[in-house]
Amino acid sequence: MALDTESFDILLDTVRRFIRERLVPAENYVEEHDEVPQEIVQEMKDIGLFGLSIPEEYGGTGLSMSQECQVAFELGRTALAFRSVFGTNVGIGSQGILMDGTPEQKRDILPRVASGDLIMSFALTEPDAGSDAASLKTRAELDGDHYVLNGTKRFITNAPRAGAFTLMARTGGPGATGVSAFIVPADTPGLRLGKPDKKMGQRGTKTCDVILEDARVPAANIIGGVAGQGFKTAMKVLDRGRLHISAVSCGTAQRIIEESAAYARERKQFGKAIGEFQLIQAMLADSQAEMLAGWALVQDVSRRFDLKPPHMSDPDVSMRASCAKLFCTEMVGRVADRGVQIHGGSGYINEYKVERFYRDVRLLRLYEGTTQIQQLIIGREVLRAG
Ligand code: COS
Repeated sequence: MALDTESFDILLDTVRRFIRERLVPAENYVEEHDEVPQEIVQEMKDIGLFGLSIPEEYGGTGLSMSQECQVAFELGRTALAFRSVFGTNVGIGSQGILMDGTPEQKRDILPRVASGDLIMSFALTEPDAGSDAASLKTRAELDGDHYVLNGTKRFITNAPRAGAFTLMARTGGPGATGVSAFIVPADTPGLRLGKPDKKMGQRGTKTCDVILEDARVPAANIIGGVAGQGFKTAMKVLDRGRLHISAVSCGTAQRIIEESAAYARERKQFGKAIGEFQLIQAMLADSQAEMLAGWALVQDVSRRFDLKPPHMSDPDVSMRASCAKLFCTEMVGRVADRGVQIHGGSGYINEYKVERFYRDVRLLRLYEGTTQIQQLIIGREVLRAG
């Protein structure tokens, strides 16, 4: 699956213009009001951002992973809250259905996901199951032709906007094989949302708990119709999501480099622009080299991703996606830190964009698997394959 080159070039130009002309000027509004304006959400729908990764047969744009990463790079160049509005539709919220769903589930859900009429969110994490995802406790008990769900899901991105969740719950015994993935409509009686999380950064991104108290969901809502496959579905979805986040990290790193270079050209100390000092140049040079190394890795892994069937997992590609997540999210953390350093005292002041990016990028090393989980996945595969 890929969009033809000419159409893709037009899309990429449109996205770049949209970011430059609409999103960057709205960054201050998002920071101050902790929300993305509705007219911008509508424009995102009009451009087709909600359906980037959904095949054309379901009304999406049908980008390949390589193409999606190029768009994700561009989206990384502005406040990350914008991407999060449709990020779960493009990635973790919808891809489980696309990879493992029944034909009926795909026909029912994906066209609405692609148009943005339905926001899908991904609910795996729980108060006591973060990195150890296979230990999740939310229970799904069969009762006739329904499952009854009880438990709490935590830090669920886009939960307040979601019309439905891809939600992992335990239908069987302990461990990964007892987990199933459900499509849970947000208006299911017994499902309610917790209070909004107050976060360090990414203002405008919405997260909260999803609480299930005797929430009845048709048994037909198990993704793929077979219980016990949900952990694998979640892992495949996360492999893909980790690559997407890596591309976003590279885009944000590039934006921070550009903000820092602009400041270094303007700011004068000791009688000249600070950019003329080699210690400032060294920080810019390290950041630029690391960003380009990360981006080269993302491009390589996304090409490999496109060579395998999208619903199949390949341990070597998963390992490489973890390498990209590990390297790129840590890299953008270093780039943001240098960005603040180049800005000096101004880098600590909210008015300057670099202070926001510094806080925003901190999350990238945590969600969709911490740096330490990526190390664990890489280490295990290196030992297995060698
Ligand atoms: N693709 C497909 N299947 C996968 C897979 C992948 N990437 N990774 C694991 N699996 C399969 C395994 O092959 C295994 O199946 P079999 O028993 O048939 O062999 C099953 O899933 C269990 O895998 P494993 O034994 O590796 O599970 P662990 O409990 O050891 O956990 C980690 C593995 C740590 C990798 C997993 O729990 C993880 O990714 N944790 C982080 C979760 C996360 O990213 N959370 C973020 C929240 S979402 S924003």
